[in-house]
Amino acid sequence: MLFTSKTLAALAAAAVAGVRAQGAYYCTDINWGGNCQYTPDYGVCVTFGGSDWNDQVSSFGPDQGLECYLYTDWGCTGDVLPLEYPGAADLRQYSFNDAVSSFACEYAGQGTTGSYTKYVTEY
Ligand SMILES: [Ca+2]
Repeated sequence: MLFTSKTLAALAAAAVAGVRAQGAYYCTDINWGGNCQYTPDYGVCVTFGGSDWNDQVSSFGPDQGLECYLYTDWGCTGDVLPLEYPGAADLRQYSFNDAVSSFACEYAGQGTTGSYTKYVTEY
C-alpha cells in the first residue's frame, strides 16, 4: 500500500480522535460459543458465501453504536432481523437461529435503506 501524505494525515486524525473500526462479532453456537469471528465493516452488505458461516450463526453482537440487520438470504435480502448492541446471545429467541446468510450494520437510529453501495461477499 502506498501511503500518501493525505493518508497519513487521515490516520493521524483518526488516532487522535480514538476512532476505531466498527462492526460485529458473531459465533456459530449460542452464548458466544463455537467458532467466532469479528467483521470490522459497516455500511456494506456482508454475505456468508461459504458453508462455515452460512445458516450457522447462533449469537450475534453489533458494536456499541451500531445497529445490524440480519438477513435470511444472500445479498441482504429475505427476512430481516434488526439487532442493536449488545445483540443476542441466543438467536433462537428471535427465531433466527442458524438462518443468517448476510448482514449489514449501520449507525443506530439511522434505519436502513435496504440497499448498500458496496457488497462484500466473503466468509
Ligand atoms: Ca449454530
